[in-house]
Amino acid sequence: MASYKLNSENLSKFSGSAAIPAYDRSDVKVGIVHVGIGGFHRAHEAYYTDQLLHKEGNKDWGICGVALLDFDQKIYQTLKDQDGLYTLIVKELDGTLTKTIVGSIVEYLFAPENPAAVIDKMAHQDIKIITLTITEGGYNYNEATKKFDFANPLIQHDLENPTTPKTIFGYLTQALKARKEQHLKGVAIQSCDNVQGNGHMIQNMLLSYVEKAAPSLVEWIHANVTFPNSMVDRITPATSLVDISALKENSGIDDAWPVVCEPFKQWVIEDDFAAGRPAWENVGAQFVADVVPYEKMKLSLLNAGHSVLGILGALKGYATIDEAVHDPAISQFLKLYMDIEVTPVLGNLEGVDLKSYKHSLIQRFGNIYIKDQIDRICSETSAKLPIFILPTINAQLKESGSVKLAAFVIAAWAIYSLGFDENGNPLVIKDALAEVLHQKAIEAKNEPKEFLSIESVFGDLKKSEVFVNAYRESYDDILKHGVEKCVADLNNEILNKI
Ligand code: CS2
Repeated sequence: MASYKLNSENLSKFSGSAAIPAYDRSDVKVGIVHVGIGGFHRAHEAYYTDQLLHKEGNKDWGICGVALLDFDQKIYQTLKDQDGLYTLIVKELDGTLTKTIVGSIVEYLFAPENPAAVIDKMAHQDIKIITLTITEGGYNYNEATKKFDFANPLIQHDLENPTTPKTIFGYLTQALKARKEQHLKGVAIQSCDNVQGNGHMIQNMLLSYVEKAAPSLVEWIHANVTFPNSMVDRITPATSLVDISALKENSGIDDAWPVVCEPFKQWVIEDDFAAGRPAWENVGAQFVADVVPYEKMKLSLLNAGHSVLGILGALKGYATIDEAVHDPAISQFLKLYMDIEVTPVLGNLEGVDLKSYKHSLIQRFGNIYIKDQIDRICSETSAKLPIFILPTINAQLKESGSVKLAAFVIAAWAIYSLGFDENGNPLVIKDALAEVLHQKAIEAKNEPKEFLSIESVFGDLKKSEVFVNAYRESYDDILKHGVEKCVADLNNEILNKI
């Protein structure tokens, strides 16, 4: 079919193939600056905000999307070429595709090209909320010291060049300084990353930086800035070339970077916004007093579940999460991990039907149309495991509970980090710590414990004899017999005990 470039001018041409903004985008005011305009933001906050613009007359909450890193130039350029428009393709469980052209991103900035414009925007009086998806690693938190990592060269750069920063900490500091100087009222800084207590995390990390970079700002931040915690959820795989060409051929929408995602979405937010907020609850978000239990549940079941499937699946040579979860032994392993090691340490989750939550996760992972890449799941594992799995291990160790399954996953990760799957095919390891992981994985062949000595990932886990023994046993077993047999044996051993 004939196709047209996605942009404002052509928008009405797509009304037969996708839902299009029914509101006039030209008078949407920007009230939110969002940093990190990757797939997840566009499947989640930007979509909720678009739905709200449809529903309500209130046009104060458009989004200015900021691409922070050099690497983000392509998405910035794409949004610029498409007037901020993009297609969200929801892949339903029965294979149906539901398409929406999302219009809530009405401005976009590329920070490396124009840092001052980003600082000015964040400091503008109309901006009431600065939201972030900067990834787990973006918080610059060191698991070993439990502190902000001042040794990071980019942080050193920002301290020395405050007006041309590179990190979120440098940007926020300059913007807040300007807000203070202009006597502007407060602003909320809201993390939308998979980090436990994500609001507390950005607050603590930012304050650590500000104490050094601009100490006189600390008090003003305490008085004027809020940091609501939030739990975010929607599985959003990387967009494939097939998604792009199918959209063009079947729907006539020539979109250089659509986003694909699952139908499920969830956003649980603490209602703590210094300068007001959109009524996101009118489009399905939940506002609660304490988001911590929801976050804990999601991070230690969904995200950890992903890592379990990703690491074991990668070693077996699977490419996607649905392949891994449809492997009966691996999915049995995951269910046991969730029931035996995670559930007992989740604490009180009043009102949550945990059994059906876990069941729904297996279903969501199994959506065969999503084709979520194991590559994506295993990327940056060194920043993910301290958040997704380590708290479960530490809590279990404290209660003298089971850590066998978690230890198995860590042992599998050590072997994964050698860079080959069990069929001898190379694994591409995308991780800020890739070199260290690889080096430690090699050393682990002589002494498995070496892998656990990466303190920025594992903290002092290597000091736990119980954990190290379970890990070492699994490590030797996997190398000797392979994942398939070991997973099956471990499942049987555990099932026989319960
Ligand atoms: C994934 C998440 O990055 C990961 O390892 O677990 O991106 C996950 O898909 C989202 O958090 C789902 O909400």
